[in-house]
Order: sequence, then structure tokens, then C-alpha cells
Amino acid sequence: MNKYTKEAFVNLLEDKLTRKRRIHMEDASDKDLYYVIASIVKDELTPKWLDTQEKYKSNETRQVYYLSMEFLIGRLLESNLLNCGLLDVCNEALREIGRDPEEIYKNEHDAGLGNGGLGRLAACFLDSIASLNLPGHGSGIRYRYGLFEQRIIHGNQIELPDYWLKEEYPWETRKTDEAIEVHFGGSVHMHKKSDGTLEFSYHNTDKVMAVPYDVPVVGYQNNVVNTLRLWSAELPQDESDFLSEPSSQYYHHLDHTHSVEQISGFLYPDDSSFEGKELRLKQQYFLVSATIKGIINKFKDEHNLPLTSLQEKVVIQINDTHPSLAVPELMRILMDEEGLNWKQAWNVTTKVIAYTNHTTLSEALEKWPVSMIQNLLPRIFMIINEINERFCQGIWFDHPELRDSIPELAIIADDQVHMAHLAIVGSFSVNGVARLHTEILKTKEMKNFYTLYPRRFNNKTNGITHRRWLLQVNPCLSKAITEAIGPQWVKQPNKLISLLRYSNDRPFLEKIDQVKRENKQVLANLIHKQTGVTVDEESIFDVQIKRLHEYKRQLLNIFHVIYLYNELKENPSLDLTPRTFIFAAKAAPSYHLAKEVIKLIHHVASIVNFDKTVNGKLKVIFLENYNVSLAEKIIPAADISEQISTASKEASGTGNMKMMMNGALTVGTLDGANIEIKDLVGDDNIFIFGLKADEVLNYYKNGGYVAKDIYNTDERVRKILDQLNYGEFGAHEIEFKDIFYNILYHNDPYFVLKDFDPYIESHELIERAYRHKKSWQKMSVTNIAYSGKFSSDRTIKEYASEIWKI
Ligand code: 26V
Repeated sequence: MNKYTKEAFVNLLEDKLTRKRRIHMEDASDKDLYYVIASIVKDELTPKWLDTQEKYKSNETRQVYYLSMEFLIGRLLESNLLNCGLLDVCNEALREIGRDPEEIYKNEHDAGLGNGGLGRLAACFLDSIASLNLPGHGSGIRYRYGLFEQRIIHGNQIELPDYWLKEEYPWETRKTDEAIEVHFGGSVHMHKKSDGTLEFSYHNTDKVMAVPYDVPVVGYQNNVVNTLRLWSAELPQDESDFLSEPSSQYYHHLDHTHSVEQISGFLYPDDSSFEGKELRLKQQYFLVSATIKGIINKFKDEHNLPLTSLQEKVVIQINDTHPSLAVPELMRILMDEEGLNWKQAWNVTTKVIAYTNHTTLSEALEKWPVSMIQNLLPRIFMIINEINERFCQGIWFDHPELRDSIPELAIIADDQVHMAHLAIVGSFSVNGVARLHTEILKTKEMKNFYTLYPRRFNNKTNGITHRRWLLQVNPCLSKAITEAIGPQWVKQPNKLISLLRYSNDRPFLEKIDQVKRENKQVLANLIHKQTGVTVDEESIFDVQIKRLHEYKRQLLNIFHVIYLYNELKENPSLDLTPRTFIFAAKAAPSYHLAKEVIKLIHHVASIVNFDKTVNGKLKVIFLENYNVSLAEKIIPAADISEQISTASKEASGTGNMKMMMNGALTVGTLDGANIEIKDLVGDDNIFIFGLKADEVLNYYKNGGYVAKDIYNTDERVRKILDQLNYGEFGAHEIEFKDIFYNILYHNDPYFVLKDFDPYIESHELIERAYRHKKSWQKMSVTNIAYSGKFSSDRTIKEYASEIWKI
């Protein structure tokens, strides 16, 4: 795949710089080079993009549409270069002309169109779908503002707007001629036709244009380029004409005009807690309606088939319930616009739509007020109502044993529409994202639905693209792996298992160790640059990077740090392996306790990092503005991966997989995919601690744990909590009463105190293990070797063969 020599690539750069940017190489800024390289990549991929789409048109197989309110894609230049087979030559060419590739690539603003795991998963899936040469399309929203940019001022999180489109985004192509009209509000008129059937028409709706912007999704060196279609909301042309002609509707329309562009204005930042905001509902319907109309138009264009066979050509995977209005919207189009009857439309819909669940946290479950849906989407509400009626009647007649459960199962109950119920009833597949999570869905959270539809439920353990998260972010480790076992692992990540043969190979282990040290050095430099704190590269880099949430228990981690600090204060000569605790996390803007934890981490850092008595044995670092690009720098340098959620709460986790793949050892609870990591690497290569899921769930059911008992009996815990309560941690008095009260007076809802002791014990084991360099390296290699399972290629193959049938 060596299309260019280094010299040819340098010439190409020179040529493009003069022609496109009218500038000489010597005068080109990093940004000039960024745009020029992006343009070279576009030239490379455009013919492949056209070919791929042409091929999809003519071939007869089913195509998958991945519908998601979030795609957290991060930067694309480096990964597109990699997938096009141009990364090495481009890097060499840049170095040849005295430029640092990294300085160039970082001119791309992260596309932060997602909150965390769910959005990043969607991005990894697109990479795998294209790399596996599967006909798949992503569909999302082109938010003008991505997830907020985080700044920390005196320990407080400040949110700034993320205007990522400020400068030209080179990867998108606007497709004005494929714009689609989406309708909100208005009223529905019903006519009885001569044959007795009903016909529905809509009046006085507010119209919004959904304009697609296509972003290429490049497969790994396989000539495939798929599409991520991001929809932008605009005012329809005739609506703006209307404004020049005042009428009785003038103010209504003026209001509408102002609200239209808000639909694709910003991404909601409150992951894992549901708020019934109307604008969010508008966003969801906007995505769903534009996507499904687009799909139907294409189906009619490309196939000479009746819409009753849509399921032969189309499958729609909905990423959580956020796009679950796909169910009534597809019904609406099939019936009102395409003339199918209910039975036909329902048959098609329930063969086209598949639903992935990503959380069992009750506060995250979407329930929209009936009145809101009724006003905003009157026809959609009628259809949901009918689905609900038929569903409840079906239980009454066909499942008398579940009659008492109808109120819990109903789609509409307590004046709310339960989107998860709608999604389950309206789809042919319901999947969880890790084995434990799926079991909890089947036996607890959605038990009755599982009784109704046992064959619908299935598990698809998450994965991550090893191309970005190993090959791209850790080139030196990748090179060492390839030198040992050959390059096949790149296309078949399961082949990483061959590394087991090297787990006692001195030179290999030393090589791996050296790479880790270099990566730590790079991260140490970044830490120094961003925080002014010097960290010891010989120390254990102990990393927890993820959204800040009580259930993820960053608090448990910082309690461990406070405990170690207290120990050192009491006994400064304590023999402790130096540790660097690295945190990065955004809190939802309205999540008070999460913000208090960020403040606490900063407070602890401000004391520990400058206290001479600890003698550099402890450092606490919080890196602000956690996003994909920052993750790419931290993950290759991690020794310890903190995956310490309250068991049963983390559906899967994917950061756990990324760090494992880069040789970090996990300290974690038996939660989400940690369990599957443990099953592979074995107890000796992971540090598992704490309550198990069933224990946690039993506590919730029966009560039985009293946080105060631990406060009263464990001196270490009491000391920490008192320090927080009385502001006695460190010299300056800062109190953390809300944290104190939440633990003692809300009875520690996430079991931080209950798991404290076993967590400390695990860390003592880690401490001892790290002293035996060779066995640590062996454990590290074992983790890398087994990480192949967590390539999203494996996950996507399972989706493709078991759900999508493509
Ligand atoms: C909910 C909401 C509520 C309203 C506004 C915005 C918003 C955005 C996202 C969510 C759902 C959060 C669910 C989620 O992100 N789940 C995570 O999914 C990962 C991928 O499957 C998984 O690894 C994590 O364990 C799980 O927490």
C-alpha cells in the first residue's frame, strides 16, 4: 500500500500548498499544513467513497442504519491517514520538512458530538463497520455546539461553549438537494374513505428543513468508505419568504423561525439523568423523521419493491431509547404516506428496528409527558397510543399470568410515555452491552418483557476499535507487537493472543516496559505543561478517566489518596511505591455532588502535591477538558486502570478495554465488561474487589447496610469523613459537608464506605506487585494478549450475523 514515497509526498504537500493556500512551504503554518493534508486525504478517499456508495446501490443486500443522538468521533485526520494507508509516509514527509506531525494534527478541533461511552461506542462501531466491509451508515445530528469545554477555576468546573465549527470542517459535504422536510405541531384531520378505512392529514404544521452533511467513514486499507450523515436544522425557503408577508400567523411563524435553528444547536450534556426538555424531544424526532424519510426515499429509488418488503433491504439499530420515536415514525410514514394498513406497517416496523439498551439506572430512563408529545407530535402520539392499546390488550388475552403487571409494562402510564417499553415492543431485537448487563435486563429490569419476548433479548458485549486505540495512539507498542508476532493482529485482533508466548521473554518484556516508560514520559511532559506539576515517571500511573458520576465512584479513589496521605503524615518514612493518581472527568453542569467531587480532587491535589513530608511519593493530577484527544494521550501511559463502579451500575464500560489493550492492569469491581476481562486474563492478572452485583441489588431490596456503622468502627474512614466535614484536610479550611452528609445521612447510596476496605487491600496488592518488575510486565502482556476480544470488530461481527443478518 505504498502509494507515495516520502519525496513524492513532500512534493504533493508543496504543490497543494501553493495551489490551494497560495503559500510556500517555508511559510506554511501548522494550520495550512493541516488543511492541505486533509485535502490530500479527501482526494484519496473521494473516488472510493463514490464507488462504495455506487456498489451499495446496485447490490441487493440489506443495509444497516445506526441511529444515534451522539457520535463522539474526535479528530479524523490521523485515523483517516491510517486507514487510507498514508499515515507513515505522511509522518515521514512532515519530519523531512522539519515539522512535527503531532503539531499539525492537533489543529483539528475534536468533534465532540457525544457525552461519553454511548457516543464513543457509536464512533468505534462506524470504524469497524467500514473496516469489515459492511454496508452501514451512521445517522446523527450536526450540533453546532458539541459537549461543553471544561475549565477549572479554583477547583470549580466552568462550562464554555464548544463551537467546533468556527473554522471550516474539512470532512463534511453539505447535500442541499437531499434535504428533507420535518413537521412539528399542527393538527390531525381524520377522514373516512369510501372503503371504510381512515385517512389522516396534517394541517398548520411547523416545517423544518433537515439538511444532511455527510462525513466519510474510511475502512482500514480496504477501499471502503461509508457515510456518517449528520443532519442540520434550517428554515425552509418558503417559510422565510413568508416573513416578508405579515399575516395573522406572523408571530407564530416568527417564533418558529427563531426556534428552528436551535434544534441542531447543542448537544445535551446531562448523560445518565433524564430531564423532559421539549427541545431534546424535538431533536430526537428531527433525527428520526429525517433519517427514516431518507431511508424510504432511497428504498423507493433503488428498488422496485413494495414497502411491505422494506425489512429485506433495511435494518435500523437504535442507540439507546433516544431515537425510539423511530417506531411510531416508521408506522406513520408507512400508513399515512405509503398506504399500508396497520398490520402491514407493524409487521415491517417490528422487523426493521432493533434496540440497544445502555443503562439500567432508573434516573436515566426516558419518560416523556403525554401532553408534550401530544402537542409537539400529535399524529405520532395517536400511533403510540394505538401501539399501547394493542400491546396491553395482547397481554390481557394472550398472557393472563401477566395481567397484574400491565401497569408496569404499559407504554403509556402515569401520563408518561415510557420510551424503553416502546422500543422493546416495537423492535425485533433488544440487546444489552455486556454479559452481566444483559442478564440484569432479562432477570430484573425487564423481566416481564423477557417473559413476553424471550427470543428478542440478546447480548452484544461492547468493543473498541483497536485501530484508533492501539495502532494509532500507541505506535511504539504496536511496532513491538508486530516485531514479535507479525502484522496479522492488525486485521485479526484475536491474534494478539500469540503474545502469550512472549510473556516470559526477557527482551520482549523489556521492550514493552521501555515503551510504557516513554509513553509515561510524554504524558508527564503534558502534565507539566498543563498543570505545572512535575510527576515521577517511575511512579505508578494510576488512571481514572470517565464522566464524573456517583456510581463510577471517583470518590472512592480520592478517599484512597487521602488515606495514603494520612498514613504518610503519621509515618513519613513509610515505604510506599511512588504513585501518580491521574483523573480527568466532566460533570453534568447541574450535577452538584459531581462538581463537589471535582473540587475535592483539586483540593487534595493542592495539598498533597506540595507537601514536603510526602516527599514526592504521592501526586494527584486532574487534567481538565477530558475528551477523545486527551484520552488518546493518557491511555498509552496508564499502569493502573480504575474501573470501580458500584457493581450492577456500569452497563459495560469501554475505557476498561482501551487501557487493557495498552497494557494497563485493571483494579475493578465485578461490573460490566470487567467481568469478561477477568474471565479471560484470570484472577492473577487483575485486581478485583468489593461487593458483587447481586449483593448490591439485595441491599437495595432489603436495606441492611448502615453506613454509620463503618464510620463508627473504621478509624481510617472516620478520619477522612471528619476531615471533609470540618475542613481539616490540609491547612486551608475547605469543607465538603455535602459529600459528608450524602454518605452518612443518605446512607452511602453507592457503597463507597462498604467497599473502602477491600479497595485499600487491592491497592496494597498492586503496590507489592509493582515491585516485581518482571511479573508485572508479564501481567501487562497477558492483558494485551487477551484484549483482542474487545475489538469492536468482534462486536460488529456479532451484530452483523446475529441481528442485522448482513
Ligand atoms: C442519557 C441522557 C439523558 C438526557 C440527555 C442526554 C443523555 C445522554 C446519554 C444518556 C444515556 C447514557 C447511557 C450511557 O451512556 N451508557 C453507557 O453506555 C456505554 C456504551 O454502551 C457503556 O459502556 C457504559 O457502561 C454506559 O454507562
